Amino acid sequence: MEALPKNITIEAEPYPYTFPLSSTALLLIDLQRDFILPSGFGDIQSGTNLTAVTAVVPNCVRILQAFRELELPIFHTREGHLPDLSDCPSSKLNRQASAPGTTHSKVIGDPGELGRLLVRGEYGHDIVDECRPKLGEVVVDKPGKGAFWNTNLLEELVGWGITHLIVGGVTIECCVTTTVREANDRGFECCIIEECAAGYNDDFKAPSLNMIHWSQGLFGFVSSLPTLLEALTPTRHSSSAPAPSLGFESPPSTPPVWDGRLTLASLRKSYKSGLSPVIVATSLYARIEEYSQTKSTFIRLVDRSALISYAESLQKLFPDLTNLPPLYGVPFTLKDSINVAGIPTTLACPPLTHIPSRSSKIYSRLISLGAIYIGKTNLDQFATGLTGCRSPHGVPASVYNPDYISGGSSSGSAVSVGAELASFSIATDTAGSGRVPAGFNGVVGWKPTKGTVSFSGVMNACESLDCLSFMVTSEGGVRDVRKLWNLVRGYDPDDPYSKAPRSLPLPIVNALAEKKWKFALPDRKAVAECSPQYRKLFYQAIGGLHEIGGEVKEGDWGLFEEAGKLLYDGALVNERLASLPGNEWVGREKDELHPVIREILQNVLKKGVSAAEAYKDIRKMTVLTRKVNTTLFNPSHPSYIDALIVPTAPFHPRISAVLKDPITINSRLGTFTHFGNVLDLCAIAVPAGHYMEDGIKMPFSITFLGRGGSDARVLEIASLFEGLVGVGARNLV
Ligand code: TIU
Repeated sequence: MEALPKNITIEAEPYPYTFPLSSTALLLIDLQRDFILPSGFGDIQSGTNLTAVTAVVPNCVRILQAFRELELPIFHTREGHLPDLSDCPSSKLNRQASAPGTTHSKVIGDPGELGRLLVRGEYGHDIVDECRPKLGEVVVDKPGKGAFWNTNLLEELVGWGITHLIVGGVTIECCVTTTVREANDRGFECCIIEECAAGYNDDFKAPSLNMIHWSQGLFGFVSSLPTLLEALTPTRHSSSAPAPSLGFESPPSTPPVWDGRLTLASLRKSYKSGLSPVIVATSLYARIEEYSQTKSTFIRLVDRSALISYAESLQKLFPDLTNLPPLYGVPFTLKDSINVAGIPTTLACPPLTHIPSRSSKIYSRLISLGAIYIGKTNLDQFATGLTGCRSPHGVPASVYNPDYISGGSSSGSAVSVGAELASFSIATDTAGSGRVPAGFNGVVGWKPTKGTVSFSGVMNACESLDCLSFMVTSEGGVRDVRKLWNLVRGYDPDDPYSKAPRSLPLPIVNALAEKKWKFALPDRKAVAECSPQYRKLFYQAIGGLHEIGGEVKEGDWGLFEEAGKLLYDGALVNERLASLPGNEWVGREKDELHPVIREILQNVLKKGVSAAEAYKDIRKMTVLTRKVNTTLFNPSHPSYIDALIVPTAPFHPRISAVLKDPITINSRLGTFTHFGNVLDLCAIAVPAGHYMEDGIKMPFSITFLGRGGSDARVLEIASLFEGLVGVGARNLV
């Protein structure tokens, strides 16, 4: 298929509308049975003028098909209320029905032929069959006419990196235009497709659309369906003439190809052209069996025959290549602190090993999206450590050089991705466990804001500071990270630290092509802690940031340093004990513990921190978090920054050095990561160059950190950096 240009321009009112393919979504409003079918809410309200709303359905199907074929994000909304109507104000429930001589014979919640009118879960509330959302498309339930009021639509759009919206749906006089006005206020560039939007009063259509584009674009743009569909047809943009038609359907002659790459895009393209997941599973297993570090990377691997029969069953389950779930056939590994029902979770600690009866929510979600589970990866015991040298299952080494540490605690996760044995790994990151090993293995490590992805069914290390992390191949990069995170994130009432929808700061949407952003660095003294190669590469990476809109600002490194110290030097480390079966347990099982972990736990117990000291440290943590959020990460403060940029780790030690000095080196490795969860930040570690050590190429990584809730912004900046240095820092050899 010919590629489409990055930016597409279509004829529109009041002037041509340009949208970047990478940040444009389709937004379909309220294509619900209640608004379209006879006897639905709309039918009752409108006095049976359903002609126009019925006619938009096939048009919306065409636009859906075009977006699905191009794999562009799709958002659907549904208007409706809780069964007890507690979220339905009188302005919706009573006003029209109370009018003298009202025609509103029924109101929201009344029984109708399609179920209770506009009530969630009822037949009439759902979207018409023709436009039914597919797995991976976002469905937003809204209580109001506008789709932004009291919904997570803004968070969802921003999370996916959307700045431009192509809009259709019903009704034009009500929910479509209200939503476009709301979207406009939030910074989105919207274009309504006129054949895809309709209402109950034919006279309203033209004025509704005119008001949108009046005064040179008061709220947005209006264009037509043929114009949009033509612009989304790749051959239109091809310089060569289309292939001549043979006059008959030729059978597919080329076998589906897979180049062996594990990026989400590469696998998807191959699967859509008919590649069997059995082929991927078979060749992946051969890779895993051949890999020199397989034993120390995996604590448990799925059997070869089980993996292949799983791939076969997946293929049978999804025979339609045009309708594959978003992570169909994508192989992944899990850190062995994440539960899979029926399979032991070990935490790299024999006395804590147990067989869970229920899977973690993250595992279940990934499986439902079509991903293929490969196995459980090695970790530093209890996910405590940054070295990868604290496991009874062996010491995984960096995929670059067997003498150097893999980093931890998510050691096996980083190695499994760095060695290209999986497309991604789900790990955890409390003190830097998702970032440091990513850096030491040349992969991307993403630690979103705590509480944005469910931790249910994951064993805790330090509960209030634990966070899931994502590792993806350097080639998959920020694109794969963003896709994975968006597909799995969301509020989970079963996770006590899950962040409720709309509890995070309001994001800013910037649809400008030229991005401007501000960053701060650690002070020179902190960077001086780095090895000479790391120092040099760090300043080299920073040196080019002005080319991608970055402006350096004075930061207050002291705040981050102080927060980092709270993690292990103060009382917070005691929370790790709270995740274990009890203080006596440590004494009882001491011979079964890894010697370094035993020493750490015994030191914590010996120190005997009082409850008062713990509360003081919790207070310090709260105050410091407040301080960074009201100064550095506050857009209206003069010292505002979008991101703090640090080397992911200060140096890359040899395994032999860590074995000799396991605790001090470990703590120094966290110089640039420890404060991340203490201050409730989000962070992404990305490859940022290479250097030679002992004649062998070694990876260097930098981390972008942002305020809790600014995940999309931090991903956007990291993606600009990737654009500058090439994915995997290919251009920085
Ligand atoms: N009442 C009416 O015309 N419409 C709505 O209440 N919702 C939508 O427009 N979707």
